[in-house]
Amino acid sequence: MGRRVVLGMVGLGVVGIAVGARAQTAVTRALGPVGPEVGGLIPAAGGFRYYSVVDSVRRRTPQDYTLSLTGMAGRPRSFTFAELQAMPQTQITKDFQCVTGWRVPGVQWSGVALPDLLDAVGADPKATAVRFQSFDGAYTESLTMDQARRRDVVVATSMLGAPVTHDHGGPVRLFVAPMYGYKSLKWLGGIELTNKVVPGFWERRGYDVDAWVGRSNGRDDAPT
Ligand SMILES: Nc1nc2c(c(=O)[nH]1)N[C@H]1C(S)=C(S)[C@@H](COP(=O)(O)O)O[C@H]1N2
Ligand SMILES: [Mo]
Repeated sequence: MGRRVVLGMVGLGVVGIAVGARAQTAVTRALGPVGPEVGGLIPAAGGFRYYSVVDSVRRRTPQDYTLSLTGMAGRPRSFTFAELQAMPQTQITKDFQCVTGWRVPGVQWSGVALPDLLDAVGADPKATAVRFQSFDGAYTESLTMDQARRRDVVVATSMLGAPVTHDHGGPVRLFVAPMYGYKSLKWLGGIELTNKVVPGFWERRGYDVDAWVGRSNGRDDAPT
């Protein structure tokens, strides 16, 4: 397991986390694919570290990208990249805070506010949760419907004033502004409306399902 992750977990007081062989593999991999630097200890340009829990993710271009909205909706459908860009755009600038301690100040995002997408498919009022799938085939996340209805939760097509790069989870990733980075699922492939919050990849390994910066996981001031 990467030293930084171990220290981060100790700092968080994540006790009772199951550190079986599988979890160890996942954590190591999370720090692996960041380039030549050993274990991702050196920040990538701009202060971000690139995280992935799988070795490699097949690239998708804006041309072959689709986002499926399924589950408890009156009009479930898929959106092409162009269709997402044709919808009203929401811009947000916020610090990006990983639960392991690094923070990138003032990152600019734009894309479609999640509530606008939920409205576009006629979300069933009985749906109480939203589940996100990554097309990396492994990473999942979820939010309660109340959280998903916030206007600072964005299906992002742009980051730092440019298209979201592959390493940052492009062409489309999630940005959940009020929560730790692990909620901001990269390589977004599917959104399912459900009535049950299913803990995501890192949440099954010890992180809080409610990931409010400053209010969960035991530390950090709320970002500006
Ligand atoms: N699909 C996927 N999304 C993910 C992750 C991941 O490993 N896979 N890591 C999460 C974590 S812990 C953080 S801090 C951010 C990091 O975003 P970055 O790789 O663009 O810096 O992505 C989040 N989303
Ligand atoms: Mo993170």
